[in-house]
Amino acid sequence: MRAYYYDNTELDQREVHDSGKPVSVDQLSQVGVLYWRITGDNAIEELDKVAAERSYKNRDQIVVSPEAMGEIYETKVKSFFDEHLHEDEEIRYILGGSGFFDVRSEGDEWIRIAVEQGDLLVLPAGIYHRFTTDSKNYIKAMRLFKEDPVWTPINRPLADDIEIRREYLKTVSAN
Ligand code: KMT
Ligand code: NI
Repeated sequence: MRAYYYDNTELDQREVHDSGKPVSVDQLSQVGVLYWRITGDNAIEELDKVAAERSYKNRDQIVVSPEAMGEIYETKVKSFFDEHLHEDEEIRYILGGSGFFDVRSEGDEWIRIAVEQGDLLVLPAGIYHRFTTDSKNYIKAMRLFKEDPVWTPINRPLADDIEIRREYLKTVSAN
């Protein structure tokens, strides 16, 4: 995992977009984003432990690539990149490939989080974010859920007034 401020150029979303301003794991935690690196022979057991501690009861797997998705791939990649939030945490364990999660900073700038195999990332409920594959066009991820799998995106600005957004903003301003 490597995090940095997004450079806001008009290049394709799948380019690196590194502004040269790094963001630390500590800074990520200030906006409620949690990160673990889980690799090696016992990776899945360790993941199971974190999942049990945090009551992640369900999981599935997704492959985002032209091979796996066929002709809807480009449309999917565009829609993952629409700024949105969820009423639950977004929990992703990267099983292979790589990609970018962008999250909004406290000052409403984009922070880009480059993930690869072994990264476990938790985005808090209510944070505005988006996802894209990188120029390799392949990522395989496990999606974990506290309850039934739901990942309904609520786009900005529609989500500005919902309860979970207000609750989230309170947790950030308390830091
Ligand atoms: C999301 O929420 O945008 C996704 O699940 C994308 C695929 S997970 C790497
Ligand atoms: Ni999302």
